[in-house]
Amino acid sequence: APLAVCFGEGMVALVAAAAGPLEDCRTFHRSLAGAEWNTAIALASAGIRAAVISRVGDDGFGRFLTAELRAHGVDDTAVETDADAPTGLYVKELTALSDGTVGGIMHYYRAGSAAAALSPQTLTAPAAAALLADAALVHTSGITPALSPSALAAQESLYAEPHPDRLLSFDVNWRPALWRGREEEGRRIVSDFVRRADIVFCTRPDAEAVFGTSDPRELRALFPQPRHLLITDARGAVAFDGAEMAESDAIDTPVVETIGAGDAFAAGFLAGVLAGLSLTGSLARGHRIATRALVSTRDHVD
Ligand code: KDG
Repeated sequence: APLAVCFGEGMVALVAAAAGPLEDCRTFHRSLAGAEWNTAIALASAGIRAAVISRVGDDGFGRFLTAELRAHGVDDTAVETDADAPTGLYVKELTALSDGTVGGIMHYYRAGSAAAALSPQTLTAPAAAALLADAALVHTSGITPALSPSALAAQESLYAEPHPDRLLSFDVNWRPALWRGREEEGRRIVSDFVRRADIVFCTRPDAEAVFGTSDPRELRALFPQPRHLLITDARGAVAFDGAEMAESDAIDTPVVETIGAGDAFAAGFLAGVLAGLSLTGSLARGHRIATRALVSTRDHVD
């Protein structure tokens, strides 16, 4: 079976149990977060052999995260433990919106985290090197290059040499909070990864923010390089395989939790590509796995 390797930071999310300012919130639900880790778990749930290359702290949150990987059948042998730096964390504050729905505000506690010290050495360590040698696909995102210069260097090294039998997948995942004060540099770095990847995922809002357009044909013209280019939103996806274009609607479903739905969509699509499915077949797989994430309470059950 083909192996998919996901590279990026895993975090613990503490999600407020009720809407209101953080200073009034007493109860939080703990869950696993981190786009690439979500994708790894969803890949495994789609029947793909999946592994994560990353770093966590020598702390309870780090042990929780690696145990979650193993519980979902994801290889954690290349998740290093840092004796000095903590596991990345984020807190999600909930706000009651005027239309009756609930919005979320993310607060990162990840500067100086164990994963901020990801570096080219992380990838040449024996466990990581063994996984990469075996990988049919490496999945990355626009989050990791924002973490630190060494994390950027690590991701660059994954894209540096040609690997004819290893697909590179890149999810734009634009995080302005991580690029604050250096947005232009961030846009340039993210665009460089888009040009070099084989498969690219981008949400419409991210496409507007980074490339100035969310029109699929304009994006294809801007980025003719990646074989597969996918532009997504909550309603569905537009996907290119070369010049072939397909559109598909998300599956209408009652939503429990939207975090991680995009990561799961990517996993389903990638599983389809690895299985040799057609463009529309891979899209259908993406929507099916995303739907599972939308209705799942996995993240909120201890
Ligand atoms: O895609 C979901 C991610 O946004 C979430 O898990 C947190 O990885 C995360 C990030 O850096 O924003």
